[in-house]
Amino acid sequence: MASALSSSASASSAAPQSTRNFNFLHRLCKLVVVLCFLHISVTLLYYVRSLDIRSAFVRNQQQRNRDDGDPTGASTGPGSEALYNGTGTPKIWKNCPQTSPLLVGPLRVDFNIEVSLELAAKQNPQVGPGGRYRPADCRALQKVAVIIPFRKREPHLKFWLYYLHPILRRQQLDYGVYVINQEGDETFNRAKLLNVGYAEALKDYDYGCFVFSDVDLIPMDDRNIYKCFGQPRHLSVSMDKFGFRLPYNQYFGGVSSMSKEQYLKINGFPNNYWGWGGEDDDIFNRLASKGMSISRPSGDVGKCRMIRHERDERNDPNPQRFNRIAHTRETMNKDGIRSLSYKLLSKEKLALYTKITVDIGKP
Ligand code: UDH
Ligand code: NGS
Repeated sequence: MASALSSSASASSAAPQSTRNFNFLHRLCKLVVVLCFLHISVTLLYYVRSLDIRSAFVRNQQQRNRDDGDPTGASTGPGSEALYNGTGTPKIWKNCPQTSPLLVGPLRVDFNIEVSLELAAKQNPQVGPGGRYRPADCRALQKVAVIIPFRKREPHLKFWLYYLHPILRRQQLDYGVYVINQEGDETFNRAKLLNVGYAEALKDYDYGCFVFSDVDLIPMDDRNIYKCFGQPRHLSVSMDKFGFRLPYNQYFGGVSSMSKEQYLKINGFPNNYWGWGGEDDDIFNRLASKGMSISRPSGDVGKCRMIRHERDERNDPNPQRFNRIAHTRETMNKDGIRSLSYKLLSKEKLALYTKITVDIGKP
């Protein structure tokens, strides 16, 4: 009887032990479930809050673009940007972002649609006299002078101003447009006009970056930023006339950009290429001889259209060009921005650009 009692007692003391173990495990599981639930709730809460912030940011951007008067989201109309005349200090409180939130990507460029200077001026009321602009609500990352060699290409200039101002504004640059007009009927000299543009723009403002653009080239994507990079930049990398590809690897014609430092390192551009061809190859040789390489946007972003035209008068192919580009290294230190001479005839601050008329002499 006693042994029966003791065995039943030991059985009853074994049962509570396993129950206790079970209870303990049960509570542990409950705790783990509660902790998981808490963790998921906190994660969800943060996710929902971040969604809120993102949509507020998008709403804010869309509002800003609507304020700028452009239904596509591009800033082409009147808005918060101040008319900038190159003087005074606007209330700028932060740097513009590395990538402008105003960019829209691929653009429609159509030369069959008539444009006029009046229309371009009306659509860019934020651009000040002389073609000066800077963003009103942030400090632009670069001060850019856009320089265009020019003679008797008024119809092309209209298109250029009509298309480029909205693009440059969306790129949030602090920029000025300089059209360097060669006076007279002597042979055309593109590179010398570009040197004049560099020198004259610097008399106006403390530009640190120079974009050199033919008047007949229009970018088809506003992500092709008209600014300077760590290396000299070639911007017109896929032109329609070349089937949207580079004609050759060393090609540096059309549109390019250089910082002041990069430009000075190569003594600017040659002054003695009269007539068509070779001056862009000479510039390439100068850069290569100073150990610089060419930076380029992708073929997609670098797409651009050229306005079709006939060969200009007084700009026939230069027969000396091949000989000259074969000797760039020997000539570049003597011939360039340091030896530039010209006669300034007039400087007009027009509605969308500064027109600089010069006598650059003859061959
Ligand atoms: N330019 C002028 N006026 C001229 C010559 C050239 O403004 O009389 C400027 C203009 O900015 C032009 C740039 O210099 O875009 C380069 O001129 P270019 O003649 O070297 O190059 P473009 O591509 O013409 O304009 C090349 C010859 C085209 C022959 C076409 C035959 N169908
Ligand atoms: C090369 C020229 C470049 C010119 C390029 C494209 O042959 O100056 O063609 O010309 N170099 C020489 O002649 C040495 S284009 O088709 O745009 O007229 O930029």
